[in-house]
Amino acid sequence: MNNHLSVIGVPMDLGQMRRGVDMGPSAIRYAGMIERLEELKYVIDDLGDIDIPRPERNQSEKLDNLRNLNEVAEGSHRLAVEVDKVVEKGRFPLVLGGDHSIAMGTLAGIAKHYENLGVIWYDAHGDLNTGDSSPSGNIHGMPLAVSLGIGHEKLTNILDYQPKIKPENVVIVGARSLDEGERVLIEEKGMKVFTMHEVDSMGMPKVMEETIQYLKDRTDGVHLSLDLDGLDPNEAPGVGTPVMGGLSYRESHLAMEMLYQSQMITSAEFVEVNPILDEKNKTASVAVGLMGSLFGEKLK
Ligand code: B3U
Ligand code: MN
Ligand code: MN
Repeated sequence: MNNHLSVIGVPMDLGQMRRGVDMGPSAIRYAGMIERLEELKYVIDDLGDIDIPRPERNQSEKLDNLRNLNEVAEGSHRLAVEVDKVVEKGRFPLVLGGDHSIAMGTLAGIAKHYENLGVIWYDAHGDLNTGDSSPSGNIHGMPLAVSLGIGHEKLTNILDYQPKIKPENVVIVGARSLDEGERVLIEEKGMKVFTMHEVDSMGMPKVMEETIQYLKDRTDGVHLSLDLDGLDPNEAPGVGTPVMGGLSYRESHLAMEMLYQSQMITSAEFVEVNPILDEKNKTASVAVGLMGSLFGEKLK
């Protein structure tokens, strides 16, 4: 694994309605992230936080059922520019959210450096909505679709190219709240999804074995996009849209350890940590613990 990490915080909360997720990067740093990874002998540049534009008008202003479209697009563009530089320098980008809309920017910065970038989308949701299919108008429910080139041009065309990724190079893990339009897209594109049903019936070891094998054969780099709401809300309560019946802390650690062992992860982001909704920074601590496992704690 690349032992030089560049950390970028993204205090974005405009992709959804609940305040506080913009403090996610601070909460994760406060939970001891840098020290934890330094302990594992990584060299870390903390590049600080991206400057996120504030909406000029009412927060709930919606264009084409896309809340805060211009600000989210601009924030993601700024992130994409920084992530691009990090990859250019040969470093591992580690991005801290912020709501999940930031993944559009992260992927825009990374994917131009790969022919076949793989993505593991660890999440209770599919994030495959568009302005047309979204029940909420919240852009944090759209970044995977956007990265596939589906959605509003202002979002799909960040850094002037699209699509960022191919549907056959994506694996979704932990899904248990998929909207109708998302199901149709998954079916249409033949995307690989391990819902909670598969996790329950196959067990996490098999799910991750298959994920790793599947991506190994077809990709030249793999991005992990980990939404903390993929975990069960009992273990990660500090998220804006909790869904019962999620992945456990232990399953998630095992998944991260298996990814470390695979040595296939080339970039990662941890999103949706909301310290206002959290219990004593528990969710940020879980995020840091998972990073520890992803980067080789106990196995190194
Ligand atoms: N699918 C719903 C809910 C949702 C998506 N992502 C999160 N929540 N975190 C939507 O609004 O698109
Ligand atoms: Mn998400
Ligand atoms: Mn989610």
